[in-house]
Amino acid sequence: MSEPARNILYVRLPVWKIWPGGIVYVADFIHKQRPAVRQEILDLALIPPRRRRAALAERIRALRPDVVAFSWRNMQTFGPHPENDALDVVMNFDHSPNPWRRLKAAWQAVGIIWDYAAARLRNFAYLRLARRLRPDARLVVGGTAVSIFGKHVAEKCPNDTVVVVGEGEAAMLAIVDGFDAPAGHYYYKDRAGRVSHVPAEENFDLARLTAVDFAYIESIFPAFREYVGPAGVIGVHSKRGCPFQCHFCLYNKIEGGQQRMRDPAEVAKEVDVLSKVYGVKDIWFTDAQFCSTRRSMHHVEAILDEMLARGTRVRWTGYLRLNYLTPRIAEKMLATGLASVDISFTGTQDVIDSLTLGYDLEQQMAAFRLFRDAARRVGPCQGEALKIKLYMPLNAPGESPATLRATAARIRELYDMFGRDNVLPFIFFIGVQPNTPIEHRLIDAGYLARDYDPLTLNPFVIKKLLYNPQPLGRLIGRAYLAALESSSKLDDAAGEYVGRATMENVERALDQQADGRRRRLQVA
Ligand code: B12
Ligand code: SF4
Repeated sequence: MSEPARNILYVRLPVWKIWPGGIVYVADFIHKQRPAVRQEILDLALIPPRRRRAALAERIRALRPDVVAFSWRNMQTFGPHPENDALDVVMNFDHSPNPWRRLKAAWQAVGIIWDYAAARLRNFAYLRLARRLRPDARLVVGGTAVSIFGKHVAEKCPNDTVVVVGEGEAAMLAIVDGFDAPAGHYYYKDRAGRVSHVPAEENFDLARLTAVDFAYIESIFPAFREYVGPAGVIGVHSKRGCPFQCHFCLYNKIEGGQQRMRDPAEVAKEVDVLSKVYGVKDIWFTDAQFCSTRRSMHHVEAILDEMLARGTRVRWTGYLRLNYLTPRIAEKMLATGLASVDISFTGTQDVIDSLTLGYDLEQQMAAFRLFRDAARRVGPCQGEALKIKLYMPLNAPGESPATLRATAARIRELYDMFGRDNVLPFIFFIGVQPNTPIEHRLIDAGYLARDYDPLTLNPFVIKKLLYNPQPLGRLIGRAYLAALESSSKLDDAAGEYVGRATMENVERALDQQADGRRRRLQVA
């Protein structure tokens, strides 16, 4: 197809229900640039699995789209944290003292890996179905999963498919215009099945991303109302890119290393419309980091000023860094509805530096005190106290009994500042991701084979990708399993939060280890 497109069907491939921000931004942009193009969004996440194929076939037959554009969000879904079943399975398999539990975990692992493999195969089957029903249409696949595993997707997708890596606006516009002058970073599998790769920097000018026209989106997205309303959490993008180089992270590769920002007034307008017109109460700023550099902190302040000026009332969060927090900005964050501080946290400068996280621990603790003081002045957000969610890369390279104890002590300082119930230490291990410094480090150390496959179905390799090595691995694993017995994975009033209980168990186990060592020395 080199004719300009007249109609596009966007297909959001299945995930656990979550606002499909990526295709909404792309479709809104295409509409603003080429208003004559007809678009529709089909969200397979909201359709029961057995009906998905039929629903896709039905929309393709009805619309006869020139372009079928798939959005693929998650491919590697094993989360190294308690909200993901995979962590419990790995912990039980590796560390449970109970053989029956280890056996059960092995069986559960087979189920999880089966689901994981089947989801991937089904997605490729949806692509093949689209090709069969529309042999001459242009197929496109984009989304974060593709941004990480683009080559794999390109090899497995049908012929004549464009696989867009990273941001989609410029690439999609070029495709809509006939793909005679392609743009963006992409793989192309031609009609003969040959794959070519055209790399490019992420350089889309985000000033072009004006506030989403939600009335238009509603008109092309039949499931729109299932996301908005008081129960919905909507992702809003305020910038792209991250200049930091944290060892475990590839967000800077997905979005590029240079921070590019949207117009603060447009971001605030988007939030305001979501709140006032569609009744949305919760916003997640889906930036790699909402505030990390001095420049981004100024940008955030400008967004908050706009929200205050409009009297927008939402609860919001996002991944935060507090390097440049000031008392004034802390106050504005709380006044605009900051519900939780979601932040990477470890209690020693040594581990921070070993992971090149690029911040100073004392400065981070000082920023927490700014929040505590600001919260006293501003009061709770819509009746609820500020939550502190600590994403802790436990047992990362450089971790030792001393650093674990230091982390536990720092967490206690946070309990004192915010109230124990408001601090949620999130038991998070490093998930090894392709082309990150930590992956290279672990390959060099012989922990991973040089030719390992990041999309492997081998359970023993998958297990290694949730990085929790010995000697501390067992101690942390057992502390976590014991915590699970008596605590809750949810932040609810019903029980102690699993992360708090785990950290206590970790400290207790370290004390026992130290006592044992002392006794052995005395005997010797
Ligand atoms: C914010 C975020 C979250 C938040 C989401 C909050 C919310 N309510 O939206 C939270 C914390 C809840 C979360 C959870 C999870 N996440 Co997350 N998340 C992100 C993050 C940082 C941003 C995603 C985002 O919304 N971006 C903003 C939107 C606008 O951009 P986008 O979707 O990427 O779309 C752009 C392009 O991808 C492209 N595009 C998208 N679709 C299409 C389609 C076409 C045709 C084209 C041309 C282009 C295109 O164009 C868009 C605009 O430029 C990314 C990392 C990153 N930096 O991207 C990880 C990321 C998407 N998450 C990931 C994962 C794995 C998860 C979890 C499965 C983790 C877990 N095991 O629990 C869960 C799953 C949640 C779910 N229901 O599916 C992975 C997915 C890839 C993979 N490894 O498989 C990522 C990439 C992080 C990573 N570590 O690798 N996540
Ligand atoms: S962890 Fe955050 S600050 Fe570090 S590279 Fe990733 S997105 Fe950037």
